[in-house]
Amino acid sequence: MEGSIKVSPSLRRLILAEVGIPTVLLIFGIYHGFVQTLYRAGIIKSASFMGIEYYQGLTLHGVINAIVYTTMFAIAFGHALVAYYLRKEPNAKVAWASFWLMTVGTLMAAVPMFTGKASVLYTFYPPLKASPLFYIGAALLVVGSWLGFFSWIPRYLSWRRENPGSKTPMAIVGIFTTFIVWMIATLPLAYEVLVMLIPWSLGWVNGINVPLARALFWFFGHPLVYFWLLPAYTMYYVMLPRVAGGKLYSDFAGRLTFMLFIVLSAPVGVHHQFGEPAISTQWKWLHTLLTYGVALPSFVTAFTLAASLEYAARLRGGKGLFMWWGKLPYRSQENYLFAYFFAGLILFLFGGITGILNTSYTVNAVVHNTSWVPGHFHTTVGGPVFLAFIGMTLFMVTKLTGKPVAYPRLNVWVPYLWLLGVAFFSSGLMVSGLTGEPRRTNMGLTYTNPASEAFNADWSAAAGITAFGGFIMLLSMAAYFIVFFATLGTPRRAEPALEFPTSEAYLDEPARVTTNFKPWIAAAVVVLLIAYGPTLYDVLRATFFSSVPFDPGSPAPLR
Ligand code: HEM
Ligand SMILES: [Cu+2]
Repeated sequence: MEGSIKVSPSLRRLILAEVGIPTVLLIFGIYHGFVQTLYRAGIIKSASFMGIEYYQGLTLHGVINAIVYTTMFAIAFGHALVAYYLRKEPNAKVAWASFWLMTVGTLMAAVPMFTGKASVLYTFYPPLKASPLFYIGAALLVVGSWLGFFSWIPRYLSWRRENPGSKTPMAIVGIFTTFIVWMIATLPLAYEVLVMLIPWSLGWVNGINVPLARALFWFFGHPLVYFWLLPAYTMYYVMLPRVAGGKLYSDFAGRLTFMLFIVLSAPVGVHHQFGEPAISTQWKWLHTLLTYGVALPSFVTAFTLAASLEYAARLRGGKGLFMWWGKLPYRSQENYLFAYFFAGLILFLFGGITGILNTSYTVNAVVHNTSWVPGHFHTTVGGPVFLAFIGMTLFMVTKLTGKPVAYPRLNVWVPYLWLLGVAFFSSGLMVSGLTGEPRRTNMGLTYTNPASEAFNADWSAAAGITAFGGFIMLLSMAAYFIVFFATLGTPRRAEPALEFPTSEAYLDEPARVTTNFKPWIAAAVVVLLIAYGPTLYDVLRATFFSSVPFDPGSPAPLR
């Protein structure tokens, strides 16, 4: 797959809107992340800042960064991959309907969030209750993303008919895997939102089954992290070896990795519920085991990418057992995607290792609901995922507008500055998380406020390091926004077109068992029935009463 292709004006506008709107929202998302570090470090010692209450800001941060930005980006990226690698544009009507549903849904959810009527965090556990607009908006965002996926399926099927016997392009395997995982994950979420939360928040029913809602949320919540990760993996397998100047070490490793994610990404969610009584121990044990299983495709990825990078470095004259590392294009301005991918990979080394640690039943009991957890996930979703997405957003915008990157030298520093910031930020959170520093807590009112009875001097230094890291992350994003918006303001230099750097395979094995998605989807259903059938049975058996609504600001239930 070489060369650039022309894109219809409609698709071009669609993709630009789907990366532009969430990038603008990201300004708020990043701001609220930074403010969170100020509360944590006790630099802000009040219940709210600039008119936004603590939990309201935390909700805005989680929802914008982790739900809205990621979902819209994945759809935009998928549209571009389908158009480029299948040489067929997605069905325009369906794709635009998807855009409008996602946009209207986001705006609907934004109104209660900004007016303080949906401070339920991005996990929206009942009995925390939000305005119905929040849940309906979230549902529209999800349904909109389904439509985006549906706009590709007929194109893929007709490509298959026209190209019998050829391997599906790896990028298509990657993005389809992303959305197969998403479809599996969002079905229990749809049940929770449509059948439980919306009627409850509208006042049609009085109470809600909290353990069931949580079990359904985590059925969605863990595969959600692979929904974030898989577009980044797609870039790693398809583009990283090429921008490094080499080849993908093994084509089969990539295909197998994606297929394994289809089977293994969903039946693990109970690992977020080790502390909950309604689920019996043996199912927690089974989910633990399966969670270790899902580390497998990530190890395959780590080794394959390392081999691909070594190959590229040796082609560039790298020598010795280790010294070849010096030869990669770390600061290449034309090839800036390398810097974004590479900095993300370094963070993922820590994200992956801490993720495996979390899986351990005993370690989990220590770190559960401590600041260790956000420390961990800012090295995953805030690491390889986010860097790959913002790098690719900029890349697609330059291609689709025909405008060059405005400040190329500043641009290559963005990912390294981010890497440095997250290193401080996450270390601060993780180290003191091990001694019990809580997550999701306004520490400026309590633990880091010398005027409070709850003041705990042990956590002050770590919270300060966290805020320092957050400040560097903020600087990195300020640089990114300058590059991004200045690029939009630059005069056009080339015709709008679409092009992705695409790796050849060093070992181009036959596709074998990875040719067809269907057996993997069937296997996923079987494993899910085994892992979640008994879990949900347990939850239903153990929960007799439903809970009434609750407001974190008041000790008594609302009704
Ligand atoms: C300047 C950059 C950022 C800073 C300073 C920052 C900081 C923080 C802080 C301090 C918390 C609260 C931790 C707690 O008390 O539990 C948090 C939570 C969170 N962050 Fe970030 N963050 C940043 C970027 C991101 C990005 C890029 C993402 C994802 C794409 C992200 C996703 C999340 C999520 C999902 C939560 C959890 C919210 C919740 O507990 O409901 N953050 N962040
Ligand atoms: Cu999980």
